[in-house]
Amino acid sequence: MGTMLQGFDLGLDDFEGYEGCNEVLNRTRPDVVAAIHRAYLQAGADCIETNTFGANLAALGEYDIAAQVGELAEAGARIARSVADEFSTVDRPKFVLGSVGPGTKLPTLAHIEATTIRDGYQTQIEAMIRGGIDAVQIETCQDLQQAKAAVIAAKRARRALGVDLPIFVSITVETTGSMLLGSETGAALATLAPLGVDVIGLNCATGPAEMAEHLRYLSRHARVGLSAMPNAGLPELTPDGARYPLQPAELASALSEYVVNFGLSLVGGCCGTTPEHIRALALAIGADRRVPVRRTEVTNSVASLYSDVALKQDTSYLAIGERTNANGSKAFREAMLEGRWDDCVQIGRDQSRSGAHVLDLCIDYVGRDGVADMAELAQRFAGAVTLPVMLDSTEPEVIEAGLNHLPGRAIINSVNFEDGDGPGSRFQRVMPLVAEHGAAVVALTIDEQGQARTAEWKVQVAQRLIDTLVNQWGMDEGDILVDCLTFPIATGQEETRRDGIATLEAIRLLKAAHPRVLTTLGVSNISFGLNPAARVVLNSVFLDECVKAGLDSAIVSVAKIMPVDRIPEERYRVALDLVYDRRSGDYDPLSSFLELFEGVTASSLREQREAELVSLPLAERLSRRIIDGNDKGLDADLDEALSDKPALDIINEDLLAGMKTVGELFGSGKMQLPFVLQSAETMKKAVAHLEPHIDSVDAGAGKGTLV
Ligand code: THG
Repeated sequence: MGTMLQGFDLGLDDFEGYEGCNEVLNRTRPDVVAAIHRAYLQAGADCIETNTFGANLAALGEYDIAAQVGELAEAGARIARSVADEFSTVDRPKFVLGSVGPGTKLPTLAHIEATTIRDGYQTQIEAMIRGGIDAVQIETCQDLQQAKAAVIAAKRARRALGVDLPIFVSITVETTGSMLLGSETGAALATLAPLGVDVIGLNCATGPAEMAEHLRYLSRHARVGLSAMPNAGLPELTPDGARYPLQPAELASALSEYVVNFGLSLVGGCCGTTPEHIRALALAIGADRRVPVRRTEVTNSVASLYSDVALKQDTSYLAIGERTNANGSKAFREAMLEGRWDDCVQIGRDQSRSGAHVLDLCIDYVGRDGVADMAELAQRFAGAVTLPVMLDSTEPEVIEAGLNHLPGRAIINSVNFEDGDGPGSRFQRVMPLVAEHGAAVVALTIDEQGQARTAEWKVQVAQRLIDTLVNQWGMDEGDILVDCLTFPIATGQEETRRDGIATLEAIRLLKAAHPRVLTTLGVSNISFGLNPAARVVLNSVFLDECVKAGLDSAIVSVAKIMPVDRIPEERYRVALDLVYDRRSGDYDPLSSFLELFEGVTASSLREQREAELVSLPLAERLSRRIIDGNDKGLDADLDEALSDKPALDIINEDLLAGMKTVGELFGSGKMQLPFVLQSAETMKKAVAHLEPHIDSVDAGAGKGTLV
């Protein structure tokens, strides 16, 4: 459209003085706009796009004519509709796509509120529907938050007017390989597909060549239809402005190849593509327009602005960082209360560095304005933290504030049946938000009778939650995380002793009945009341048992989860007895556990491990040091080993044996990244210490050839 308009000799009068505001032409020069549509239809296009790319709040706002969004959008739709109807035949209907461009303000960069542009898009889309469009084409998306706002607006417009028409969304991936704000294609897919769009694709920024890898990704992972509208190549700057180098035959051959290889449903052109390009394209893809069948691997994922994270991790549980919680962390709470927002963000980033996959964000605190706190923090987390967010709040308004400031796909924590699921219930207030934003959801096993304590009760509530979420709310099982609830088991009260067992059993039963439904737990609850060193051990042991029972994700302080292989044997055994309530005779694991940790601090835990280490034979000790990431006394051990064998053998036999175990523990999800990094650091130190003792080898027999 833009390229073609430049070919007409239009004066400032045609633009009513709003230089460059193409949408005004829908009112002043419908003849010019219609001529452009006609040229493309004559060239063989099946679909034309309305001249409404900038008919939105922000773009028209630049000219102070934001109030004309509806009028200009509707006029644009009417022009396209009438020209399309001229060309439509029964065999070959012609379609009008209502173009929705992003506008000039990006919500993720806090230029404007997402809800404000959302409402503006809704005005635009409703007007276009009245004007006769067949589908909504949301295009040139650079900011996922903006794209989400536009898709939500389209859904709202459909509902408001009681019509059903498809929603297409098209992102713009720069030559850098990501969207303007850094989003990977995977993040865009994970965010946009669950909103219920019908087609997802790429347009603008580059020619077809640069789009290939992104289209390949979508073709493998997207369940919905795919589209591509590249520019006519990368623009070359000439004295007369931008020149698009790709010739019609070149564009046509690339796109027709992609139709076959990537199973595209809709192809066309963006900047620099002329009717000649479309003519060549229509010829190249031929008359037989069956869309090739794709074999896709669809993953249930969540996303930050930057990247997507699968809810089901291959080798480990999905670790959800618990520290960004005003109730669960004193440091976070104080930072929030004092308005030290950067410190709040830093706690999130620290969780990320510790190996969390997702952050649980909870700002609920009595006496605070939760909506304002959540808006502030979600907006900051969106840009500054690369992990997806789990919004943890009992207040629907707080959850909504989070959703309206997060660009990716969030998890909502949580819904339950505490006050049933009838009108006015919390369930009924939260679920519309989950549905509108396409979020994943945590469902707690709580019903009108309270928190489910026995395995049977937990499973029965879980079943009811799943049925309701799937049948009444259209949720995919793979986007539901059931929380079977963790209770403190070390309170000494008889009735809490078997709570851990009930939770484990419920997870096992639930996973057997619904393998695709995911499970989660706030693991740290199990150890409330114990001292910090004891909590680390009990949390780690309980989590390990839960994962063995089938737990898919856990809300934890990631840095404080120990691989069970690093817990001293006796403590591990007693913790396990405590979890399984293995009392016998005069043995009570609870009192033994308390005794074991009396006066024990996190550092004395390390000392005990140290003592165990000393008793091992040298070679084993070296391996163990690598596994434990323990370099205290490492040099002395290495020197002792050197008196016995060459440095290279120490590395290859003893140290690498340790690294191999680390690799296995990591691969099976038993050791988290921060521990692996400690091990790697220790390995580095060991090698550095041994290096002077390694004979330098003849350069000719050196490193070989790298291919
Ligand atoms: N299920 C779901 N969501 C949840 C929970 C759950 N969200 C909140 C909570 N439970 C999980 N998060 C935490 C966070 C911190 C602690 C426990 C659970 C915790 N904090 C230390 C304490 O209270 O002693 C505070 C330490 C500090 O101040 O630094 O233990 O079960 N779906």
